[in-house]
Amino acid sequence: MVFLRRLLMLMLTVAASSSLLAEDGYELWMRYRLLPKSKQVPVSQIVCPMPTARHIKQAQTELKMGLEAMLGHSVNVVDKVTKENALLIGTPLTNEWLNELDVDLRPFNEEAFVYFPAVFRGKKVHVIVAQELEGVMYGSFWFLRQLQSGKPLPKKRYYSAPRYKLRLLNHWDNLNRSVERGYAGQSIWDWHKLPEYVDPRITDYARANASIGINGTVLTNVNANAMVLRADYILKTKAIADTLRPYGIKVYLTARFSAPIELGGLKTADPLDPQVRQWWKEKVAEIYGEINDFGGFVVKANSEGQPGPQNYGRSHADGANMIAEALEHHGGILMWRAFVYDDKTPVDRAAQAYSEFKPLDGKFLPNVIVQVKNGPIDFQPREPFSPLFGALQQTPSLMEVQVTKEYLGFATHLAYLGTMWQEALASPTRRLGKQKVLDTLTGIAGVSNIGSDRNWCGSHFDQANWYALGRLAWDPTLGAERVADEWARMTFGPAVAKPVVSMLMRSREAVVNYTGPLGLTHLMATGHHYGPGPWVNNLGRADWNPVYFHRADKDGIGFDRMSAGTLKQYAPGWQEIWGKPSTTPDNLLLWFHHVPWTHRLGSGKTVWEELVSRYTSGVSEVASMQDEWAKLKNKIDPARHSQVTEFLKIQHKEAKWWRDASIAYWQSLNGLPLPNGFAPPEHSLEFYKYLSHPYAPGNTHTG
Ligand code: GCW
Repeated sequence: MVFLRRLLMLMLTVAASSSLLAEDGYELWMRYRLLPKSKQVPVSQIVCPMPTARHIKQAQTELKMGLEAMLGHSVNVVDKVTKENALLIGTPLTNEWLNELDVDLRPFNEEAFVYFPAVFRGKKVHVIVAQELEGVMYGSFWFLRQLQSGKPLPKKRYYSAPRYKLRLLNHWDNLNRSVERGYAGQSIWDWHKLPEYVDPRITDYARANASIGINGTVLTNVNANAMVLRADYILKTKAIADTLRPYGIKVYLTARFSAPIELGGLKTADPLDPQVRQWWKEKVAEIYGEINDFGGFVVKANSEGQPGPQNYGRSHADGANMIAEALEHHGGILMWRAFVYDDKTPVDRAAQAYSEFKPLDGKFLPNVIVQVKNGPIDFQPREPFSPLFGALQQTPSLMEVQVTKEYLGFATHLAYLGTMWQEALASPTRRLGKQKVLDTLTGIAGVSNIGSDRNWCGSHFDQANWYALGRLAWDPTLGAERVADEWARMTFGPAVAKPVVSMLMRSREAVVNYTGPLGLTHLMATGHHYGPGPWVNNLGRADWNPVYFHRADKDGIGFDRMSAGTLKQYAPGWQEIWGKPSTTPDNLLLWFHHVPWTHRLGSGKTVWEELVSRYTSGVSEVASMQDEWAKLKNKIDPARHSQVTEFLKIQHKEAKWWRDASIAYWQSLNGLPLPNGFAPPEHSLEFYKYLSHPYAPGNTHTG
């Protein structure tokens, strides 16, 4: 009897866990698990008379695979409607059946699609139609997303078009496969085996990107290596371009400004030198000879040691226009980065991009786009939006965000960046005017967090950031929460979406709190940027040191950007708000002002009390995410659940490290006691200063 009961228990356990088979995250949000009958939308066949047309082939293959898996029966691709609940896909030219339906494709946009339910010759059908083939592909991925996330299909016509033409990933991948600020293994581009061998993984990368609307990828690091422009590497790039093209993804490269010297054997890279100009023209023509839809270049010049036009006494516009001119004729674009700071230590690092680029507004060729980081310094957990957005009136700009989490705990910390990007995108450029940052852009580029790790991003939750990049570049008004909900439903299942979304939505603020509350910034350790280093004061130039950014001493803390003049870069409405400590929101107080430790905030607490309280709440927020996650143990497959559990433990430990080390350091300056009820740092300041992590990942050099 006992034996039988045990056997029965064992059988039940096996049955329960087999519905939650271990997953490794490779499938990303495209898991296509069998849907419960109540959530199934009947689809009997895919009607696609030209199934091999460009993009249609990819759409049709994905639909067949996804629908069969989710519905549990075969869904054939046929050339005419023979069954009830057929799914018609195509453009009016590729699918003649669509001509019998009342198709309205307006407003025309070459990547837009329309879905509507209809009755065709007496049979109920679903229709995904677009003006161009790309749109059919995007519509197909949308259809699969609706089903996967358990959302009902619209009852009426649904139209969707991307807000931006440029929806890009920027890989900081080196030719030796190391990835600058990469925390997910090696580069997915295996340059050594290319062009002969293209890893099938590249096709899955393309599918994932197409599913969220990404339509371009910059393969190489902005700290560029000229070799990627060499003839043999152009063929390698062509092999990647050929693999990505069917998914509507264009390939771009980074161009090293001194390539005419390094590759071309010239004596100079002066942008006004005729030989240099000719070299770029020929090089660009050579690339287009192999890849006729090559997207163009990204250039980092005169920044952090990269060569640029200023080496020859020329301006960023001279440099950009020279390369842009070579690209123009082929339809290519040049994305010129505004992340610059010159060799002299500036009054305020945060002011540099604007100071350099605002005077050049209107001086660039039409195919130049200035690529501006979301904040004025450098992808910190919280910054105000860059004043260049809205200030560039005659030059298109692209917002660059960092998907990889260089400053937000690498891959092991759970930090959803959708909320951070939403904060920047939704900021009104003039505070009281209608224009928001998102209205000033021509696109969004995200520094990739993708690598050779089986789960692509180094952690399961980091996949949400890749997902959010694509979705917000498609529609920046979607809102971080809705995007998080889509992702959670597809990645972990609709049943656990609510708690997963709640974790995602508070995660970034937790990181802000345990690393740098109240607008503090740039406090990390040197080089690898892993962990706290607010005491660092010995680096080669002043504005590399955390002490330059926080300016704390025994009396006060914060960067006075009024006297630095930086606030003037913003529109008057913002100057009014950010101009006084009393009107500046707490979360940016120390970004804009230097105040005494005893300065009182709206809450009634002093700056010191508020800092300690926020550091502490950052750590407890992680503990609460741990609790929330623990409750999902039997609802998420064991492999993913346990990895997230372990990573949250690391995050908790490191959050406490940030809190304790920071508090110990501030106390060494201000000599203030801890407010009542707060635990003292676990170790002495010396202990924290002594820690070293020479092999922390992501700290690579161009290879
Ligand atoms: O955030 C800093 C990084 C550098 C990076 C640079 C940039 C590619 O620490 O690793 O270099 O920004 O954006 O150019």
